[in-house]
Amino acid sequence: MSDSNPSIDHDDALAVQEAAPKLKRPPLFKVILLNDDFTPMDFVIEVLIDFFAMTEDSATQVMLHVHTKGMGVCGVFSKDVAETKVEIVNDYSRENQHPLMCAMEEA
Ligand code: TYC
Repeated sequence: MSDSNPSIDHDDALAVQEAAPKLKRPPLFKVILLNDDFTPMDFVIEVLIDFFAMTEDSATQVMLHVHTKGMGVCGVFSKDVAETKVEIVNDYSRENQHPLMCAMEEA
């Protein structure tokens, strides 16, 4: 008799345990905004609205959190997306001569 399941061998009665697939979810990364003494609050709010799709209210809350606590999370993303967000925020800040800095860390 032929058998389509290769893990069961009727001929020599040997059962072979197949290895469970080693699947892991890809890591996520927090994008973090850092406080400084010079970037205008309105500029930070604009960045949070334009690059993190926040409403004006949530952007204001996040900006005030960063302003008072020193840093805050703008969002959690895949590695590629987090890297791109950090780059566009830091480039945009530099282009506008503001010291605003964004960074990322594994969530
Ligand atoms: N501390 C800045 C000020 O007083 C405002 C600010 C908020 C700057 C958040 C950066 O990520 C920041 N103008």
